[in-house]
Amino acid sequence: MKQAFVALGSNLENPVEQVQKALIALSHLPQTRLVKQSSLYRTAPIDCVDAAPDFINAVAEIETELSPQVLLDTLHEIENVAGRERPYINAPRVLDCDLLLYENVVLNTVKLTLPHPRMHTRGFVLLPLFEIAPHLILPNHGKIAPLITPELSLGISRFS
Ligand code: PH2
Ligand code: MG
Ligand code: MG
Repeated sequence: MKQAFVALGSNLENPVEQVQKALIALSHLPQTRLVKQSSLYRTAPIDCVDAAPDFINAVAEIETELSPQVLLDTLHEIENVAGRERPYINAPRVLDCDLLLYENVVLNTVKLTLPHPRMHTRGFVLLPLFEIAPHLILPNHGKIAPLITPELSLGISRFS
């Protein structure tokens, strides 16, 4: 089994429920086991249009036999089932499922970049990830703990 981390986010149509349902969907994926899930976090929108609603974010650790590409397609399928639409970049969404890390794979293809290219700059990813994997080492940015600065933690509160 391969270790992977997935980030979940929602800021439309009952975000708490959307993220909880996505965690259940992850636990039901074929050849996959949900190992850990973080708390839910309420987070202020980053790089979104002005009036974007707050997000609920969480991170899950899974073990899987699916390849990174198949796992990515499967995550997109979970988004689609939730009713995800993509009217413009960073538009409010019912569900975003991002593949953050897959083992220590470093990959740069048209469809998939690993580690996720912006994960090391985003508090809404790093805080829940640190909660479930405090000793994690990112293949390209080293230990997780020093990446979490006070500035990155602004606008983020543990929700449940
Ligand atoms: N996702 C984005 C852009 N901005 N901000 C927050 N707080 N949470 C997110 O999940 C998020 C975001 C792009 O996917
Ligand atoms: Mg995203
Ligand atoms: Mg995404």
